[in-house]
Amino acid sequence: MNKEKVLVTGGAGFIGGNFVQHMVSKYPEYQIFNLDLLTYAGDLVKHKEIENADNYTFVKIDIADREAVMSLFKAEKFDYVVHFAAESHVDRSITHPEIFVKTNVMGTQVLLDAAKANGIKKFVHVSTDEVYGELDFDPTTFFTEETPLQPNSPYSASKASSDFLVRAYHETFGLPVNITRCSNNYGPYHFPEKLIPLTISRVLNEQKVPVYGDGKNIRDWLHVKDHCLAIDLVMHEGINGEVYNVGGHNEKTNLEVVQTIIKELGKSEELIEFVTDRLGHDKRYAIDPTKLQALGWKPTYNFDTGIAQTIQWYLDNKEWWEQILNGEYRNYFSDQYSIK
Ligand code: NAD
Ligand code: TDX
Repeated sequence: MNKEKVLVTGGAGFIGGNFVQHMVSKYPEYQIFNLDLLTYAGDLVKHKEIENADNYTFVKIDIADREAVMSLFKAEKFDYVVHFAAESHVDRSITHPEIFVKTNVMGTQVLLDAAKANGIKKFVHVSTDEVYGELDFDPTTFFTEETPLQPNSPYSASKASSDFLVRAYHETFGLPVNITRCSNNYGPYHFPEKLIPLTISRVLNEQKVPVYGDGKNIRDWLHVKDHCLAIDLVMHEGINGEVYNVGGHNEKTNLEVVQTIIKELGKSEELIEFVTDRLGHDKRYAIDPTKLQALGWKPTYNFDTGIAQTIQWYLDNKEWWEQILNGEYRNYFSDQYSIK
């Protein structure tokens, strides 16, 4: 019998990479295709253990390259598309918004056209809670699937635009789609430009940790493996056309997150340096995941054990993040931050 084919875009990045590993080991009956351009945020070192698996195939393609994407879809006739590929860092979208429009908006449209032309069972578009904008500090308010989209950064505006295109391809052409909107992820293979891995790597190197503004902005943290379980569920059980919020009620201020990591590593809070705030810095994100829970999802990690395991993972996998810190990332850091 022919295997069903699952195309995962952005499978060399953080969340897509964890998802590819989850799918390759859980579903030998599927052929998992990892399509990735291998930008600064993608690498294949993380897939050493699966690279020779019978049910794993890697293809290097830009999702915005219409000809290449169309010919891949025509050749492979995918059953499922799970779309992670994106420019994902808010700070980079503030300095270089163009690539966010090209990849996140135009790239998504190319994939939708390819899926429409070739017939698929499901297109899962992995989006973010940032499309809803920001909440104030009232702890009883949450983003639901009905919250209006009010993106504040070029990154979230590009993700919201792609969400609208996905919705439109469902409404106009009947494409079977789901959109997931997840809160901040953390866990293995998180790129060290983002708050948690940046803090772990800098604290381990006894370097100052830049905290934007007063550190009181709140994020709702979810372990990446719980996000992967949610996407697996939505891919198989999600009702066509529906949006699902993903989050585990783990709200923390940025300062609390940084202090937790410093404490776990037995270092001094003198490493904290308050720096100029991010432009348009969203105050608070918090997800109401009731709709996804009704589909049968619940998170398996709480933040305390999840962050301890993540810190241990970074201690055990220094080679992976050190080769990133020693490459092009050095220039990014010195352009982005005033501290050394
Ligand atoms: P990431 O930056 O770690 O990985 C992105 C991957 O996409 C990389 O492997 C990169 O090489 C690839 N890519 C970029 N441009 C491409 C292109 N033009 N063609 C093909 N591949 C390309 O991102 P992540 O944190 O793993 O996020 C994955 C998805 O999840 C994104 O769509 C993001 O918006 C969404 N999301 C992320 C979070 C989070 O906390 N990180 C939360 C909610 C949603
Ligand atoms: O150096 C820093 N100092 C700091 O205080 C960095 C990089 C971040 N921060 C703050 C800004 C945010 O309030 O920490 C918080 C988290 O920042 P990021 O790790 O950059 O994540 P965020 O901007 O919240 O966006 C993330 O979650 C939603 C992902 O990068 C997005 O891809 C996802 O959609």
